[in-house]
Amino acid sequence: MSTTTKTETRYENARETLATRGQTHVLRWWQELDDDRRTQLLDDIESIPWSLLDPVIPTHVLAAPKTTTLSNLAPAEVLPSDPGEKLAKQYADARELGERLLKGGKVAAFTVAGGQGTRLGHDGPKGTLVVTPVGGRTLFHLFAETVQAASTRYRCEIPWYIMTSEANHHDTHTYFCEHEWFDLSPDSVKLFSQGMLPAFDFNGKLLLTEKHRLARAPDGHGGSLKAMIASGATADMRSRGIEIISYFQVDNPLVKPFDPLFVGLHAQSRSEMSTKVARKASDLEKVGNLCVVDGKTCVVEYSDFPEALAHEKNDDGTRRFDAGNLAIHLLNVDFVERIVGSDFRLPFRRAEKKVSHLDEAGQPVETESPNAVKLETFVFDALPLAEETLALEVDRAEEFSPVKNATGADSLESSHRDQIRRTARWLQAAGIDVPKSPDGEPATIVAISPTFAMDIAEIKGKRDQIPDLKPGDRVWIE
Ligand code: UD2
Repeated sequence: MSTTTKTETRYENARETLATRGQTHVLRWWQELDDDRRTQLLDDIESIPWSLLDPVIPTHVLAAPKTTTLSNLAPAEVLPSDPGEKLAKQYADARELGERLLKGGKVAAFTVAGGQGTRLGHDGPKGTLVVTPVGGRTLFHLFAETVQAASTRYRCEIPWYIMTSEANHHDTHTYFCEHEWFDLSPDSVKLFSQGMLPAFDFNGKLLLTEKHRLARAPDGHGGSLKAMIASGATADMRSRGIEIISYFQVDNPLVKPFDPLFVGLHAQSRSEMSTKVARKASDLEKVGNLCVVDGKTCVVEYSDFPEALAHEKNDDGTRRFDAGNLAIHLLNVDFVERIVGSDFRLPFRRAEKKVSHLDEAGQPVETESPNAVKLETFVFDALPLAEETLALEVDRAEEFSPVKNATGADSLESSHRDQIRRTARWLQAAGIDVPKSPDGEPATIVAISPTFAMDIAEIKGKRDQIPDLKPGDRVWIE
């Protein structure tokens, strides 16, 4: 078939698909488009998963979905961060098992980095943001050093999978090439793109950003499950003998992706999907709440969580719903392969966003207020699909300080503070003096590369390599 006939056939098919849904307006400028633009527009149209979207357009696009009544909502069972006497043996065994699995090359790292990072205002993929308070490490560089350090510690090459999206895949790939994969073997760092979904106006109509481009957005981190299968990432994991995927978000420099205790507890309990939680900083903190609904573990996003429940207290005055989702999970490769079948779908969530687009005359329209609906799925909605789950409470100061906003909470400033505090705690616990300011904060700007030490025990073994820390110094220990 000639290229022209092929394009004509594709056009006819696309027109038919669109016509049954009242969406042919997106072909309005077809006659003006050159061949490349026609192909691009057809690619965009053909990428729309109508079988998934048709059922939810009336419920999630034309209307806001009704919040489900969370009648049987109860707090989820969570293993404590401190095992006490009762769990000491179980935790020690789990740590040993976790180390065995890590040494046996059963665990892969997986970063979701396909988000658009609009809140932060950083120009470029979020992973390219310089995140350490000293040492100039970007998020990707820091994670690369963590992967390298863990590979050295466990004497096996740990593969690292990174999910990007159409908007940042090219830049992310170029960034890694330019930095020579941060000394990791390029074969062990796998980048793949997640799916995209079209944006709709409030009347359910597709929007165009250009005469040949639909307005589209990444399909949410829930899209990672399908993308892992579609990209061949899970097949690659299988060929390497990987059984457990250590999932984390690109925004958290304190994350510990290779935690033997978490891996061991996950395996010990035959969990298919596990999650780390921290006690919430306040009743209404903007993190998902780990709960049980009708006997199934799930995360109820803060925006859906009934306020009265968020304020509920136990008899001893502690918060009843206190398990905040840190978006740090372990998933079995088996589990991902099991659930991502042909009829796999996670519930769609509706987000109202500002989307620049073309009006009927082809003129660009910028908007001051939300004018469009984007649909997303969330990875934690896979929790109820797991036969077994496990939740482990961790100390937030040790493992969680994401960079999401330009200022205030969860900003670069708050993350710098938390990174310095954690380093100072580790150094002090290893017997190294860290000068303090009158307000009790570390007076030295100090941080440690994971390749130098990933924990207090490693620092203890290298005390003689650490310089004297003086107030006002900026020290990167590597
Ligand atoms: C997420 C959780 C929240 C809490 C918090 C902890 C959701 C909906 N909420 O909130 O419960 O645990 O994190 O930090 O997840 N991403 C993609 N593709 C996408 C969308 C996002 O890869 O299509 C990545 C993104 O690059 C980032 C992560 O997912 O690494 C989180 O995305 P977010 O910043 O939109 O989630 P947030 O902070 O609202």
